[in-house]
Amino acid sequence: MARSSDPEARRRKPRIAQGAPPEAVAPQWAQGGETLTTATGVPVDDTNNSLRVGERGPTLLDDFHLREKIMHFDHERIPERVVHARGAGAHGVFRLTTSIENLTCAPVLCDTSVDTQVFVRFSTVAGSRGSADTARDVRGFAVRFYTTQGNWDLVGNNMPVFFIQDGIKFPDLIHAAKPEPDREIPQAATAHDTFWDFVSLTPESTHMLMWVMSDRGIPRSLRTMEGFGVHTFRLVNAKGKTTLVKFHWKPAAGKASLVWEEAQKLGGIDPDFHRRDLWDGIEAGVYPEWDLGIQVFPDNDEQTFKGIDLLDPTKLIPEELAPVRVIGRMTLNKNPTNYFAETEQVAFCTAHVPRGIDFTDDPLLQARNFSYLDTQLTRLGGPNFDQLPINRPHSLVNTTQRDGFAQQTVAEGTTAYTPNSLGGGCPFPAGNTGYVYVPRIVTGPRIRIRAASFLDHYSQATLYWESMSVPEQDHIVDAFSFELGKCLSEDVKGRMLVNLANVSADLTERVAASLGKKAPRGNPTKEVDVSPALSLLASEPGPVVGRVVGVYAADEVDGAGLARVTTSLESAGVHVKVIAPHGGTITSDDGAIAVTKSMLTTQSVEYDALVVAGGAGAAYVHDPYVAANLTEAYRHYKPIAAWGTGVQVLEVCGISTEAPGVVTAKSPTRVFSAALLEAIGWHRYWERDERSPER
Ligand code: HDE
Repeated sequence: MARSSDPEARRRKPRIAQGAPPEAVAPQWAQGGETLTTATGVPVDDTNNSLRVGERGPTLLDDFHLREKIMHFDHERIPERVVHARGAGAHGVFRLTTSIENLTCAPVLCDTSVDTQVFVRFSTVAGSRGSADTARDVRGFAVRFYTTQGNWDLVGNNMPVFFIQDGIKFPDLIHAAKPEPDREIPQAATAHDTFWDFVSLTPESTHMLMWVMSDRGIPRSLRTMEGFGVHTFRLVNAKGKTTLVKFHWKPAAGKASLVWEEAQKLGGIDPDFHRRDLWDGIEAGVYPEWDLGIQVFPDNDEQTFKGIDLLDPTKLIPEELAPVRVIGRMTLNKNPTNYFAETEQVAFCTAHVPRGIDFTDDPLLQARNFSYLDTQLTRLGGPNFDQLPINRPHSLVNTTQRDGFAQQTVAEGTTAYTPNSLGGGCPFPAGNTGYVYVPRIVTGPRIRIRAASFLDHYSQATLYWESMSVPEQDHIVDAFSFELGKCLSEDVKGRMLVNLANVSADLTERVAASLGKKAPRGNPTKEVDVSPALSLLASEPGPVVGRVVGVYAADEVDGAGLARVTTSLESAGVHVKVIAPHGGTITSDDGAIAVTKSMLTTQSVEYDALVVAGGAGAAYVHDPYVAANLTEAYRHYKPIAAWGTGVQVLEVCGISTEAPGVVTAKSPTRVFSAALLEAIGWHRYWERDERSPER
């Protein structure tokens, strides 16, 4: 807009068009209409042939459309995140069900009548953008709440603790975990020397290693993961009273994980397994949901709870000591429109907090508050990344910041400074209604030192180990044996065993035996009180929503029976996929049935349960491919079902119809479907493993 010579107009309050939600301000050049144009809006006659001399002559520099098209393509990539590069995102809504205004003045946690829009990005940590979803790793669980008081980013993980206690160690941790720098191997895997070298010399990582080596490191689905804010945060209420809290996300779909062999195979068969599951679930209207919960602790001088240091991010507070109070529910109900614009360009920052939510002195959190802002300068190319559609707050933005690379705002007025008189004094600081830091007295010498209360590195690793069920302990032994077994350095393996010896003698002996080494002796904490909440093992059938069942069917399948089973499963939120020898349709007594996948294009690891349909069963009796998939699903402890002639297929494969989790019937009655649903609710039948006789 031209600068006005009218002094009154120049005194107007500056207006910045950033407050509206993304849809309202989507630029018109973002692909609309029917005519192809250049970036400057010139309609293009032909985008398939470059301008050249004659039919077969040289290309001309005159071709500005060619030059612009290629120039833009050459610069399509931006640096991927240094960690958490591989991610999947979704939009949704957060509904507060219980106000905690006694604890905080943050409206998002006080006003139950307001629905808050959210954007969530799940991620793995170590792999590059193109790596496989099912790698053994921690998962990022980053939630942005677009609150009325500005963005609140709760940038958490699917594990409640972390590898290190001080942010200054983060570059060391990540350099050790990433592919080794000379040959850039391995991709998205910690099973190599440099990682185990670092952690074996960093005993504070031991508790987190127990989590990553457990089933938590290979979730079944993003929707079956718990989420944790990890750090302790400080809430402030309207009267200035403070309380310490830890944030938790509890999955409505229950907690479930893969088995390691399955995760490895999926890395090849479907590297997008988690991303696809999230996308498909939302498209099908089977929305992933989580309850937001808080653990509440008094803000005492020590900032400890029952002797546990609340500032130490390698420690958790067992839920049995401080129950998680559910205060709201998050529903993910919309897939991104454009991966790059939303999931890639979203810039979370732990320092994005609305009033009522403050930080603690956790040294990891303090370093993060610097890092997340800083990293965006390189990743998103300058200081205006907050103006990208996915990053724009849905509340009013009114800053005196101006200019910089990729400035989107056409700011009016002349007074980008305070105090001013020419702009009527605007914008004014908000005073007490703005973000007010809790006044706290902080004293002490300037030193580099680790607090004495941070020095117990093993007792909670022991707590975790002792809280696991028998199959979960087996999996932890297997994971350590696999990862250390891949290391080349005998010193590294030996040193790691010395650390594990301080967690559990049993664990150490079993891992040592697998490595062919002698188990060292340590000094594990005796008599820990176990925390059942840490175990994933179900004590009753859990939710089945979002699970996927593959049904082997072929021409002449019992179509009416298949329709009945499908209806029962789908009405419980289960996705049913028909697998047949060929694509297209198969014949049945009930008409043609659409095939979801041909046998060639899918494998057992993509399903939570496999079923062999009646009628068509006979077609499969001697099919080695089907046999391989059924026996693999059995070996992965999954429910298996069959009716009618389908039962013969199981028998030929050597799968006992008496075995746990095997559901059979002459015909697909309601009882059959109910038994199948219950079996899916159990998720795995660990008692099939001879090492784990008890569930
Ligand atoms: Fe991060 N982390 N982190 N981190 N982190 C990033 O920020 C960092 C830590 C987490 O989906 C980066 O925008 C430091 C703990 C998630 O976009 C970077 C330290 C936890 C995501 C960064 C930590 C996390 C990140 C990379 C030690 C769990 C993905 C790009 C002080 C509570 C967010 C970016 C997304 C991303 C730094 C430790 C979770 C470099 C320095 C602990 C979920 O800024």
